Order: sequence, then structure tokens, then C-alpha cells
Amino acid sequence: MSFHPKHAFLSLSLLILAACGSSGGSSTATCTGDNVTTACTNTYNIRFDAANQKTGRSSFTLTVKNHDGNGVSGATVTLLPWMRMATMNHASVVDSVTDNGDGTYTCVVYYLMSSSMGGQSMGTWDMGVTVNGESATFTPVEVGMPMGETVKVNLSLNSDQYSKMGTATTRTWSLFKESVNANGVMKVVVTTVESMSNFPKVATGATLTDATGGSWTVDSLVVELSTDKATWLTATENGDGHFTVMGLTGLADGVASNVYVKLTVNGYPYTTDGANGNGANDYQTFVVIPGAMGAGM
Ligand SMILES: [Cu+2]
Repeated sequence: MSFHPKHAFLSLSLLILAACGSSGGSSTATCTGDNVTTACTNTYNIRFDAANQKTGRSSFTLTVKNHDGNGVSGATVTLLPWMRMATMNHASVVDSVTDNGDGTYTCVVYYLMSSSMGGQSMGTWDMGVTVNGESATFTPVEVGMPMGETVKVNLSLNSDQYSKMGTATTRTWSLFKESVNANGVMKVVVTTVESMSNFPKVATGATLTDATGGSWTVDSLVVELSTDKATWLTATENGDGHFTVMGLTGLADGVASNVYVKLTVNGYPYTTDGANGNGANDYQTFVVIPGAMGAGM
């Protein structure tokens, strides 16, 4: 893969050095970075506080200072979670970056997979960060597995394909749990894949690219949830791939429950196996524990 944050960092740094020469900015300032929790760019000192990253929804804080130690608010901050695996590299889903106004930024991402499974390493996660166009990469980022809950389910339809490194491949749509509570409110985020470096959230009206490079529009996107597979509640779309259902029954704090989910795109039910919906394959199952640690806000 040619698209790697380290490459962007190196080339951008060289450009900036070339543009500024040796007299640029803050010659007396110090910045030391280990590229694990701290990193230096030409202008910024960035701290990455990322305890408890897990598959699914995870948040962390970036602290951005100038080399003179003053916090930098109002910066344009972008993220590129990046997993390096034995046979391929891939990005993940970025949800939000919130400027707290004091030089800290609260970031929410959804990791597609954990760093290891059953003691076996699956690869190494990096977190690429740009601040006002200056890049840093934090690595490794340990991404754990959530215990006892399902944080992501996949649905697909074999007629909906994309070009995976040149090969027509059925597109996986991943629905992530954002939050759930015992009052019957559950939020999910709908995401899909456009390429190994692009896992977008999907809202109604989004444009996606098919396996031949043609574009098509998501004219309708329906998410339905149920706790009994009899009553299906249609989620309210909140924009940017976020959906909310209220009124789920039978959920209790600390108790594992099944929440079933259906996804219908442009009128077609998406399924567990990509085949046409047949009543048995057209929903997925989240195991949720309302109120559980790490369940999100
Ligand atoms: Cu991976």
C-alpha cells in the first residue's frame, strides 16, 4: 500500500523544512517525542492519551501544544487509524474530533478488529494524526477485544461490490454499537468499505463506488432493531451514519441481551451471507450488556 501516514509525514515535513529553512519557527524550543504517546512535528508537540482502545467504539484525547508549551485550540485535526497486517494494511472508521478549546481534542474512532485474538497477533495498529496539515504517527496502539458483548456486526449483499485492490469483492457493511441503555435506547453507526484506506460512515444520500468504478447513491437506508424478532423498530437517522432507536423492550442493566438488527439499502435487505434475504439470513445479532463498563456514553 502506498498510502501510509508515515510517508505523508515524511514528505510533508520535508516540504515544510524546504519552505522554512533552518530559521523557521521556534529554534529555542524543545520537543521530544517517542511516537508512542508523544510526537513532535515542525510546529507542534502532540500527546496521545489512548488507554482502553478496543474493537468498536473507542475514544482518546490528543493534547496539542506549540513548542513553547502553549496549548493550541482551533486546529484542524484529522485521524488515520491504520492497521498493518501480514498480508494487507487497512484503515478504520473515524467518527469525530471535538475541539475542547484548551488545546485538547476528544477523538472517537471505531476499530474494525483487535491487535490480537486468542494470544495470536493480528497485526499492528498505528494512529496517524495531522494537526493543521502536520503529521505524526503513534505506534503501536494496543486495540483489545470487548468482553461479553458484540460491538460490530456485518451485513452484505452479493450484488453490492467494490474493487478490493482490483478484485470485485462483496462489500461488507459494518454496523457498530455506539451505545445502549436499559431504557431501551440503542444507537448504532452504519459504515462500509470503499477501499482498504476508506471505511466511511454511510448516511442516506451518500455516494459509493461499485467494482467497475461507477458511482451510485444510497437513496434509502433503513435500520431496524428488535429484541424479539417480532416487533421491529425503525431507527431515526441522525446524520453522518448515526441511527437511534427508542423503545426496545427487555433490556436491563448488567444483563446480556440479544438485539437483532436489519439493514435495508435502496429497498434490498442485506444479509449475513450476502445471498438474497430469505427470512433467516436478513438480520444480525448484537449481544449487549446495558450499563456495562466501556459500553460508551
Ligand atoms: Cu486488520
